[in-house]
Amino acid sequence: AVPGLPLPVALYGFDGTSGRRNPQGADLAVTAERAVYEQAVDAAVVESVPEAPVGGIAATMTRLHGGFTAWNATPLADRAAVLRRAADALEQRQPEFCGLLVREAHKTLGDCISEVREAIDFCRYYADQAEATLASRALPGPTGESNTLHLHGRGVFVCISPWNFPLAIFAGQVVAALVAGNTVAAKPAEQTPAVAARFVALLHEAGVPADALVLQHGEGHTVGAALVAHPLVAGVCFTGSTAVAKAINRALAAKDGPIVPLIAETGGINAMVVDSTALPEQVVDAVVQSAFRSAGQRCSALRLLCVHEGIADGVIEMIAGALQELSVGDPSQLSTDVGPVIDAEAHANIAREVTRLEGSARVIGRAPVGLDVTGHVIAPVAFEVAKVSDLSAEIFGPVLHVVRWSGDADAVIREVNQLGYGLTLGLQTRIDSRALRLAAEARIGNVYVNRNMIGAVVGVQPFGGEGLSGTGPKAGGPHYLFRFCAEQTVTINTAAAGGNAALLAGTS
Ligand code: UN1
Repeated sequence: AVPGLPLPVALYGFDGTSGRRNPQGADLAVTAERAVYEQAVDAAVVESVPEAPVGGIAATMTRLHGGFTAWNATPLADRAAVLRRAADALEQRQPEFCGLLVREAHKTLGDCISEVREAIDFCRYYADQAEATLASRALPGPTGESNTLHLHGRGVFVCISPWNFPLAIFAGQVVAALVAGNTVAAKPAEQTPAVAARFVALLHEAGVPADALVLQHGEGHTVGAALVAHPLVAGVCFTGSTAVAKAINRALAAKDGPIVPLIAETGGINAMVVDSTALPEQVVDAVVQSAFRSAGQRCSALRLLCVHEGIADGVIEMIAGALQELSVGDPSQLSTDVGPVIDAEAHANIAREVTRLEGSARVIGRAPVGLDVTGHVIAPVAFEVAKVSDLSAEIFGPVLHVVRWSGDADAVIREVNQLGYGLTLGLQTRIDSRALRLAAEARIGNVYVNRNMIGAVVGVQPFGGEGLSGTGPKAGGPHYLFRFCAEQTVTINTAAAGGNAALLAGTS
């Protein structure tokens, strides 16, 4: 009864190419571990986390400022070892953290398994990168002079993270800032403080001093704003909306005192461009994963499928069929493909946009909904729109826009560039030279050819965009840690009369 193809078991595994390192839900389904994870979901308790009183923020910042000198002076190898111990502890406790994530963030168990793996990967990757790239090193210079480059922490970093990856993004920001030598005020999203609090406790157990890391739970416009505004802030790392990133940037610029850097990773209106040579089955598999997994609540998610007129009818029919095959509903089941959105407010916003689209666009297909435990499930849906400008920029949910094109693929890329976001792009073509040319023309941080466009793996696909999508550098990439560092070069005149030998001995 299903038109189009029966959906193939994901060509690339559950989540991007991460099957190599991430035990995927699909694999777990047939192992004994499955029961361990399902029991952990049943057993999970979401503790309430006290809010940080705004009146106490000054004292917290002073404490973190005081803790900076000792933590920054802790040898790099020791700071990296703390991250590795944290990774090992998190690995031991994977089912527990997965259970808590399912219960607090209502993400599907499969997504939570991938997310805990990603947090472990961030700890190990930044530990390795810190040791490989942050050590002091001699620079070439003229005879009679020694030059050394030192990298160290900047001071107190404020890390503000989103609810859609309440462990992985929270952990990635915090451990990057810490391993570079900073102390950290960590503000999780107000919807997901419990998993953040448990990870902070794990970091303290792994050896992060109490005055090097403090959790600051509370609302963005109160606690977050007060943290950013504090005079002792040396840097801010933010993942969330473009609008909030701009507001943080303005607040930092308006302060007296030092110039404070912002590392921002924000939203995307991400497109996949499919030409007439693409393989439809592969396109549809990539589309379904990219648009609907995590209920579309990823900044990397596919919003706009641009499909060549020559194969559009077939692809659209297959998308309608594939939607019928999605398992939508209860996030605690490993077999569930798509769970609820985060909360009632998100549900209402998305539902309003879906209703608006129903009035102006053609519904291609909609997935049937099973058990809706929280009442916040949005049925994954695909709409055909006439032109790119018809898409709804407001949607952070399982809603796909499809537009047909003919003529010039380069013109489609120019139109996508015009949107101003630059996070992820999918290209589907069997002409290699075209894929490379379009990727080069795109002002976009992560380009995926002939596969899905979510699930960037730490160290494999460094993740982050440009333009309205953020400042860079890319998380999980080789340049990320540098932005958390201050740099110092020390130049010594070794030809000077007197005892520079002692000075030099101190620089090696
Ligand atoms: C986000 O949704 O805020 O590649 C970013 C991915 C993830 C996206 C995380 N790294 O799908």
